[in-house]
Amino acid sequence: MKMARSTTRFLCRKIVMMPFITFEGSEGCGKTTQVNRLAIHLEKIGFVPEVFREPGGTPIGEAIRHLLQHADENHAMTPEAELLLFEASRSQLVQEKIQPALKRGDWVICDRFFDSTSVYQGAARKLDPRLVERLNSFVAGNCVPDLTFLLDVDRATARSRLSARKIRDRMEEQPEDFYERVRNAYHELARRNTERVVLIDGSRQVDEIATEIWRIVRQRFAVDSEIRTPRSTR
Ligand code: Z5A
Repeated sequence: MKMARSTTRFLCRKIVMMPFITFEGSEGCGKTTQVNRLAIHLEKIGFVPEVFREPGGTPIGEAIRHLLQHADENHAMTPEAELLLFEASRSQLVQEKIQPALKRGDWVICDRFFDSTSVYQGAARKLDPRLVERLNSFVAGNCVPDLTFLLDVDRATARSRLSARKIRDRMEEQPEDFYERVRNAYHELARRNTERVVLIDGSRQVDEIATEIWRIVRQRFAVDSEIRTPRSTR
C-alpha cells in the first residue's frame, strides 16, 4: 500500500524524531489559541512539546521581532529588509531550537513558519516569489513541517477579534487589499500542498476547532496507539 509522504517520513523518523507541526493564517485567525490547545492535549497524554513562534523564539529572534513590529525606527523598513529579517529570525530558530528539539525526539509546534514568508513577503508584498522560496529553503534546509494547519477566517471576523487590542504593530497597519492578498495566497498554498496543509474553518468555536485538529493529529501520527513515550523516560 502506498503511504502519504508525511506519514512515511514520520515512520522513518519514529525512532529518533517526532512530528513538526506548524500553524498558519492571517492575524486574528486563532492560531495561538489552537497552538496552546494542541500543546495541552499532548501534555495530557505524556508528551512535552516544544512550542515556538515566528518571528522570535530565540534571543536574537525576539530582538528581530521587536525591530519588525514595535521599534520606533521601523517605519522606513524596506520590503527587502523585512524579508531578510524574517529569514534571519528563522535561521536562528531552526538551528538553535527546532533541529535540536526534533533530534531529541520532541514534538515541535510552531506558530507561523516559512509559509508566512511565502504569503506575506512573496504574495502580499509582491517580492519575487522564486527568491522568497530560495531563501526559505536556504534557511530551513530539510526542516520542513510534517503538517500545517491553516486557520481561515474572513477579514471581518479577524478584525472584530482583534478590536480589543490596544497596541497595534507595524504589520497590522497594512491596507485592506494587503490582507485580501494574504488570504488568497493562503488558499492557493493549501491547494498546492494538499498532503501537508490542512485548511481549517477558523470561524467556529474554539473547542470545535481544537477537536478537529486533535482528531487529525491523532490520525496522522497514531498518537495514542503506539507512541506514548514521555521525554523523561526516553
Ligand atoms: N509575518 C510575516 O510577514 N512574514 C513571516 O515570515 C512571518 C510573520 C513569520 C506576526 O505577528 C506578524 O508577522 C504577522 C505576520 C508577519 N502579521 N500580520 N499581520 P504576531 O506574531 O504578533 O501575530 P499573528 O501571528 O498575526 O497572530 P495574532 O494576531 O496574535 O492572532 P492569532 O494568533 O491568529 O489569534 P489568537 O491570538 O489565537 O486569537 C486572537 C483573538 O481571537 C484572541 O482574543 C482570542 O481569544 C480570540 N479567538 C481565538 N480563536 C477564536 C475563536 N475560534 N472564536 C472566537 N474568538 C477566538
